[in-house]
Amino acid sequence: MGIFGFFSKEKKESLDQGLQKTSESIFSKLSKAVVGKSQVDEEVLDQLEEILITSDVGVDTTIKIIRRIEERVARDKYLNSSELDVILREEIASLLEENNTQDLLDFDIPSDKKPYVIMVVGVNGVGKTTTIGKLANLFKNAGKSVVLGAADTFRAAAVDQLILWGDRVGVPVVSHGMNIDPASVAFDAVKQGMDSGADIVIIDTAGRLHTKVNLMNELSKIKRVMQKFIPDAPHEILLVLDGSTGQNAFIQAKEFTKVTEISALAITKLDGTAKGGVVIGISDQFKIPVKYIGVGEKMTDLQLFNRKEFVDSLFKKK
Ligand SMILES: Nc1nc2c(ncn2[C@@H]2O[C@H](COP(=O)(O)OP(=O)(O)OP(=O)(O)O)[C@@H](O)[C@H]2O)c(=O)[nH]1
Ligand SMILES: [Mg+2]
Repeated sequence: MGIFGFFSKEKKESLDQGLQKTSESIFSKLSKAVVGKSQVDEEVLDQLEEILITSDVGVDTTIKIIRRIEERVARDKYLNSSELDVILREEIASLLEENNTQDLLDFDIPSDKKPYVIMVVGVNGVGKTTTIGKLANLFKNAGKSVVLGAADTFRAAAVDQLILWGDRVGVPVVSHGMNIDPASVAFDAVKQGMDSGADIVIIDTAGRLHTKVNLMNELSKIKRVMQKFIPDAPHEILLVLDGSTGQNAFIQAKEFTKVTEISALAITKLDGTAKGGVVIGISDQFKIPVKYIGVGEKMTDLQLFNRKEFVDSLFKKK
């Protein structure tokens, strides 16, 4: 068994709870769509398309899903509309399974990468610092030693927030306060990680750089200084997206992939939205794996993303 363990009952409950708003919204819309209908016809499919779009699945992925269901209607001739939720679940699950990114059943950190350096990026307020705190907790519980680097030096509160998470989780935080060159903080955090024999170093970065060029320069500089110690660092660039912002999350994913090599995605705040369909769209549209999902504000509310569990939970009848 790997470091995050199996999909426990608690995790499942927290996922069910986190997706409740989206799930309820989809079910209530689905049941309205089939009122007075005994079979899945054009009209039901039109409504279904609208349901998916309004759940922020995104146009391209919605079209793919509708096509699949149309093919099924053509094949089976008669599809009972009361089964629409089951059909939808099956088609979404198989669509996501066709994507070439693999689910992580576990987060096995390569033993030859020590410390394993994760740089966390994303725009203002998406949940970077919170996700770092939750990640540190996951790793620590799995017996890994973690160092955090407070390289979001634009405001004092950002540094304090990371220090607070460090205290709560019980992991060291390297910080030099605000208005310090972020790259120098990242450098020191990686150095401390190396000196102390830590397994993982996680670097927080600022999301409020005004232009793409600034952002690109800033991130390149942070990478460059880390590479003085560890030539292949950062081993992971994790882009955090706020799931409740729907289409904006898609746009941010597109923008960030243009300026830096994003290797993993985390989608947060799914508990606060009825538009959790965004995870399906992003997972389908980007070649980068969705690795984590945030389903609440608590330290334990971060999960490894698993497509099957996600779809099962979304379509679970309450
Ligand atoms: N409900 C819920 N809230 C979340 C989740 N993840 C983060 N938040 C909240 O989102 C808010 C912003 O989170 P931060 O971690 O400060 O975001 P950030 O990206 O570091 O923001 P900046 O440092 O300002 O760029 C906080 O109030 C968090 O508690 C989540 O999965 N669910
Ligand atoms: Mg922050």
